[in-house]
Amino acid sequence: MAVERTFSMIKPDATRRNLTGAIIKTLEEAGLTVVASKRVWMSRREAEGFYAVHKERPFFGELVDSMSSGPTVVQVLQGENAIAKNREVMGATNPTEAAEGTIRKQFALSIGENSVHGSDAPETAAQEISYWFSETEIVG
Ligand code: RTP
Ligand code: MG
Repeated sequence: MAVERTFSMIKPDATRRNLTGAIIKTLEEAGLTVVASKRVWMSRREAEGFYAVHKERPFFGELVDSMSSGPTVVQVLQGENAIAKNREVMGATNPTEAAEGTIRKQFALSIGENSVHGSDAPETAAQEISYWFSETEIVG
């Protein structure tokens, strides 16, 4: 297994409820290391750009509203198999389908306000990391 990096976000529904620490604890306990982190209040334009792949989807407006409604913690996670491991610890998109112990099972409010984001493949991880971070901000 290779050491990988993935992009992760703690979404506004979670920062608003002071769940940043609890979510990072769950990620760290799964063997992921936070190698870059910052708190941002993204603009609508930044949210639209980040989620451009979803722009034709019916939930796009709601997603942009929610992601620009408060602070988000954007971070880079590193570890063995980090992309798949992060997706596993996040749980299913819809919290009613998320497995016991996953972040979304524990904390998500709904399919839209589901507390975390994680890249789904190496290409999207690289693209999403570079959307928010320069190489010098990542300290492995
Ligand atoms: P993510 O990209 O955020 O890690 O989550 P994901 O792969 O599990 O979900 P994806 O299908 O990529 O959707 C991106 C985000 O859009 C919101 N969403 N809302 N109302 C809805 O039906 C709906 N479907 C998706 C969620 O916030 C989801 O994480
Ligand atoms: Mg996705």
